[in-house]
Amino acid sequence: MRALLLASLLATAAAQANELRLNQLGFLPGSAKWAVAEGAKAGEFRVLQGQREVLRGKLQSTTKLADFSALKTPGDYELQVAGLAPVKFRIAADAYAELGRAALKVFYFNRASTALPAEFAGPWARPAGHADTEVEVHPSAASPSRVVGSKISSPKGWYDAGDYNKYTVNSGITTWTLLAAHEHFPAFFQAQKLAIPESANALPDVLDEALWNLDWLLTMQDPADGSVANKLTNLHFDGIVMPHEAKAPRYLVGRSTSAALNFAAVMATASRVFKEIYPERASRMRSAAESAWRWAQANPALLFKNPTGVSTGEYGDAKLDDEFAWAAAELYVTTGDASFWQAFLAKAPKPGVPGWADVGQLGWISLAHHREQLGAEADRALILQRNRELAAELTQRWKDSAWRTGLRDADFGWGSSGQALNQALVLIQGRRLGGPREQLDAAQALFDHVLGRNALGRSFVTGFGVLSPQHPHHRPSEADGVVPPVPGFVVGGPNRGLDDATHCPPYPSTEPAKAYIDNFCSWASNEVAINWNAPLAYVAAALQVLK
Ligand SMILES: [Ca+2]
Ligand SMILES: [Ca+2]
Repeated sequence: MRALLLASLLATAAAQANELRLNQLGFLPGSAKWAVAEGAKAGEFRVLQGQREVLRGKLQSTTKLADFSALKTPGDYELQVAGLAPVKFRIAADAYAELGRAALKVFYFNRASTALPAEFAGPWARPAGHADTEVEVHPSAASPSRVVGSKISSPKGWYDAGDYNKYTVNSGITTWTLLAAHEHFPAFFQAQKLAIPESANALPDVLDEALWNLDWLLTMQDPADGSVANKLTNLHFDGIVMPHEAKAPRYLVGRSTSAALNFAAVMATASRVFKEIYPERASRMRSAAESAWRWAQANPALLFKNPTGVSTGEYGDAKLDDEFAWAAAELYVTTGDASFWQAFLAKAPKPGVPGWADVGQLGWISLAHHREQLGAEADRALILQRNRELAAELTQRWKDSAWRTGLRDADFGWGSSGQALNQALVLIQGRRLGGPREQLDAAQALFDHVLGRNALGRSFVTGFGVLSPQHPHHRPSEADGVVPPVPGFVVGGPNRGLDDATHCPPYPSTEPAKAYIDNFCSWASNEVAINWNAPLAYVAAALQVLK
């Protein structure tokens, strides 16, 4: 153990933040390629291949931006700016292939109710945790058919984040993002293998992974009335133990309108994705979506608050217009029933970057993707406009930002990496709808931020980049005795809220873009979460497809 610890310390000491900040995985041949030489005294940059100079350019603006997008030939290069340590980088058609796979493999690593054998999990193999076959109905989730203290079986699903609990609301946007990735880029995912137990079957692995959570989600619905429970959790968070060592009793907690609407949206989406593949299962998903929708119509304002005696994540949301709109949009696309278009239009959400509590844009995205199949009542011009105006706004922010990432101080809240990646996802929709190339370049820039073109000169994805998180707030990574953390997790990233500052060692900086510590204690800046990894997988795939 001491030897492992020493090795870890040495590895950490050896890794240094780049002074020249750029995407530490390199670039695709056609990518926009930018680096920041912050603080450089020199006025120009050089790119070398071996001893040969292949490009020279002027550094732009006060932040000293180097734009070497003109370089498109695959190969190994070095970026040089006088006075700063040179940095090697790569241009390759497969520069993001491994990251894209790892970003999805994370969901396998976070599966509940199953062992992870070494064949698939390598050094991060572990015994099964949380069978969740005898989950007690908490008074907050009780109904005539699910009486207090009775037990239900609710296995599978993903652990939400650094903890071992399962939440309907946050798994909603997460599962949708994986399903949308497949809807948008089916050929890419048909070819992608994740080395999971289902890699041998004919189904794309991203869909096998989505099913792991959908199977669990279906059990969260009360079959008697269509209501959906908020979460399946302990009463309190576990200690720092492996899944199989976590023995606290599990409860079905709460019922809420937001849980029912998240469930309706995701099941409606899943039912169309699986329609040809598993017709019976798809039909069951569609019925489940419709009954959850009906329950939400009859119970439109049942908000969730943690009941007394329960302190696990709340995912409370007081604004549900966006959830109604999202569920209506997905039900409309799936069923073609014009009344769902009217229900969507009644809430017509303002365009905005998606997040777990702000899901209206997901509806606009699905409507745009399926616009050719919609009925005559659908306003296609409006659907396109709502997607395009948000992409255009984010493109302008990118143009205006000193670092050319488009991020503003306000974006450095809890989960700033997820915020950046969801901004990229929105920009990608603009490009997919015929927008200019610069929308893809702006998405690339946000991806670059997550992988090293940031004020800390570090990657925020475990296992990727020259300097990456070593101590994420992720219980298995902390408790497994393996030095490297489970790879492929994007951590929350800089968070100017400093929400855990009283609990953790001091943050080296409280500047919004630098308020980060690579310490297990920091749930506010270094936790992992399924809803941040889903857009990482989406964006990695989109950049590879759209090039
Ligand atoms: Ca498969
Ligand atoms: Ca909301």
